[in-house]
Amino acid sequence: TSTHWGTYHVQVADGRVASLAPFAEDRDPSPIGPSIVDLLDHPTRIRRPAVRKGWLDQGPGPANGRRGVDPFVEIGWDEAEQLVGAELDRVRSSFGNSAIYAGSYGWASAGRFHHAQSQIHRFLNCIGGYTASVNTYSYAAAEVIVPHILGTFTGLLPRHTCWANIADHCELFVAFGGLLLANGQMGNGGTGRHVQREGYKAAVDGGVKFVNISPRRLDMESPGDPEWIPIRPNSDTAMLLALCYTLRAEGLADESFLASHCTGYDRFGAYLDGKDDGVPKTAQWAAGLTGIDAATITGLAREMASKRTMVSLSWSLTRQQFGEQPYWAGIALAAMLGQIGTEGGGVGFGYAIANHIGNNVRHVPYAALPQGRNPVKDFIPVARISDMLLNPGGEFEYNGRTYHYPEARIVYWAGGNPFHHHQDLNRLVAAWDRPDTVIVHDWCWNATTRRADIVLPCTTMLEREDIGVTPRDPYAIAMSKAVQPAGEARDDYDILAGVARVMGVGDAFTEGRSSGEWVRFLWAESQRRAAAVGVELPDYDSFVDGRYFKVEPPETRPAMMEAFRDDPEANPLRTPSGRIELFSEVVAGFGYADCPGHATWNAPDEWAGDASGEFPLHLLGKQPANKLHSQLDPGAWSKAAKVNGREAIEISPDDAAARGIADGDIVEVRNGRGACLCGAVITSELMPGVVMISTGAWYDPEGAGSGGRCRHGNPNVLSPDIGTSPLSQGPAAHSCLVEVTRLEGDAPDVQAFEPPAFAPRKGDS
Ligand SMILES: Nc1nc2c(c(=O)[nH]1)N[C@H]1C(S)=C(S)[C@@H](COP(=O)(O)OP(=O)(O)OC[C@H]3O[C@@H](n4cnc5c(=O)[nH]c(N)nc54)[C@H](O)[C@@H]3O)O[C@H]1N2
Ligand SMILES: Nc1nc2c(c(=O)[nH]1)N[C@H]1C(S)=C(S)[C@@H](COP(=O)(O)OP(=O)(O)OC[C@H]3O[C@@H](n4cnc5c(=O)[nH]c(N)nc54)[C@H](O)[C@@H]3O)O[C@H]1N2
Ligand SMILES: [Mo]
Repeated sequence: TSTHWGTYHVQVADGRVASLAPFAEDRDPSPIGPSIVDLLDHPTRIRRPAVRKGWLDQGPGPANGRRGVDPFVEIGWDEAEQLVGAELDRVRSSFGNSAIYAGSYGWASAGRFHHAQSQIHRFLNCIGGYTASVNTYSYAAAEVIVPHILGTFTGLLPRHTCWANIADHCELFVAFGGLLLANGQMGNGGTGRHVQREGYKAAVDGGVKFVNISPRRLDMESPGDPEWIPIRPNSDTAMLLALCYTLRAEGLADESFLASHCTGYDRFGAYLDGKDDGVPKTAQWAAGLTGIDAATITGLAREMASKRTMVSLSWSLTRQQFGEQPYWAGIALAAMLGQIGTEGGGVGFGYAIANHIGNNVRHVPYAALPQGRNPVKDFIPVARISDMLLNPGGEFEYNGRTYHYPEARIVYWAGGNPFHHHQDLNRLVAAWDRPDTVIVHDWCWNATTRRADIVLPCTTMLEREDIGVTPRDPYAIAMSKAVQPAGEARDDYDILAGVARVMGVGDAFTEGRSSGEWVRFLWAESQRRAAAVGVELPDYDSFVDGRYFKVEPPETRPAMMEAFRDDPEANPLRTPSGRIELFSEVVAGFGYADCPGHATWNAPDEWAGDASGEFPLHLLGKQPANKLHSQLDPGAWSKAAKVNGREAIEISPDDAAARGIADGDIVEVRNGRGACLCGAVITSELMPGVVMISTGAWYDPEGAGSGGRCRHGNPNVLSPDIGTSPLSQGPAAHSCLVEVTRLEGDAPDVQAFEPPAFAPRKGDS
């Protein structure tokens, strides 16, 4: 089978999955996969369709605090299809389709056909559309700002200078936000063979010097024995601007590249010099903001100018207030070094963060499930969900325009977990109360399904047939159905086909195909498309017999933006000037105070640079090493890393000592938005003043309603629900202050992995 975290051979005995063994082609398999074995049949598995009792008794309407509190009533599929169909019909006919919010953000499962978001969006388009979301939680700020600077962002991700090219040509690899190999376990859409560790190792062996600029030493692992420059979180822009300033002041900027390939250096240079604000962006200036001494900054600038240098920017830099700016400043730095488009040099976004960045892959344009057309024009930036629910009709800014939030009556989710991914969960709890009806498909009783009105149990990837293909990975994996679905679980496709039939659009949704026929159809379509790019895929039966098919990598290994570098006139960027925009008239024209026409330093509202108040520690909520987001959290691998049953919080020895905290203590982490319990892990690998909680512990609040302390250690009870800026409105999870105290007395038990209460139907006994 294929998963985001790797490919596995599935061993079945007596009709049950016995174990998952690593794929023979994968030399660095992820230990995450086998955790699913115990969960297929776990108490957290959803076995039958279920409806919140209050909703069943009283019908749709705001929940008055009852979502996540009322017991569920289990029902049959026929009734479930009728309820969902009737409710969708009521809302679309009374309020229009924009009242159905189905951004449905999330990482669902790998598998081309059974991709939950593709399914739900196709279905809703058959009934007149839905309010969508735009951009991601991963890097929304980059998705919006980088196209203004380089013409595209997502278009560059698959075209990154590959690791082999870096090994051969790069001399200095400076990684802002580190190079976290634990994150490279993932590749969205599927991972055949893990390449990040071997790529990094080959670069180390090739003599590349690595520098880790991050609050956490472990953000870059051995074997590189990298130099660690601890940096105060959220201050990278200041550091990058000071590096730019130093190059400029010392005559080290590549004036000819700036003249031939860039526009706006004069305006940006004036800002660096302090012409606009009276503040030259010197190393001394940045030292006060970053906690890095000025000599280190100037020394690094000189070293960068003297070597073939890759400026690597982690996606985490975008998930903070003003997260647009480190990307603009980082691109400006690489442009001033004159190395964009060179072999092994320039700028990179997200090395080691996902398996596909820097993997040299021939991109096969595999067919996907056709989505149809969504006639609804309303949308939200994905992380503005609470704002939308709390403020229907309200105005918001986005990328230079003013829009209005639609009034969402139905929230429909398949393949995501907003009570994992969203910031300020107490605010989301309050917002979640507002819609008339919440419908969720998932396979487990997690924090989101528990807070739904209608819960529809879906299959896992081990319970259905699919093709594991993505243009980002060279391995096409035949995903066979290993076991029968648990309970009455159905494929998302069959769930939606049932509702479509009830609503009279069955044929439009299915086009008369069963799921097996769709899988074969998508494969045949993919064969045709692959042939057009010179890749011959086997026919479906041979593919399944062979279990996988490897698309050989291209012969060449181009550097990112090489063609533009070679000839900017013939290969212009898709920016207004065709060049790298160090000053953007377009962005300047939007008039956003915190996002003017060039990379700019803004002090965040909440950060370690100003932590003298009640909450003096800067909390980072990074990706979990031992799972994908919230997925498989009840499994053995994730549980093994918990401390006293809670998510770990890393804290420096100084900060722990000042609070009387010992290793392994249960601590309370608190700020004005909420609180959670974690297990302390004291480590000198983290800079003082910073604490770190991985995301993914299933949200487990004490008591009903908003404000309950999370017993399990979910950092999103603490993180702020603000947009990065009016430009992109991305999530800003990494801008967060907290205080940590030792918990006195008994700690409450974690209840996140207990299924919700069930009740008989009214009148039944
Ligand atoms: N504090 C903080 N918060 C963060 C982040 C951070 O750095 N800090 N990172 C953010 C980022 S980058 C991201 S991408 C998000 C991730 O957030 P999500 O993608 O929402 O998190 P997942 O836990 O992967 O949720 C996927 C859900 O889909 C379900 N699922 C799996 N397969 C299927 C299927 O076939 N059908 C259906 N219907 N459901 C299925 C899973 O059981 C799970 O509940 O989190 C964000 N949240
Ligand atoms: N194992 C595993 N891998 C994953 C995921 C997962 O859930 N589990 N999720 C995947 C997803 S959806 C995404 S989007 C990527 C995200 O990958 P990243 O964007 O790399 O995400 P994080 O793990 O949040 O952050 C990486 C490091 O950035 C550092 N950091 C945080 N803030 C700052 C800052 O202001 N300055 C500097 N210099 N450093 C900072 C932190 O020390 C943190 O350890 O990971 C992917 N990979
Ligand atoms: Mo992400």
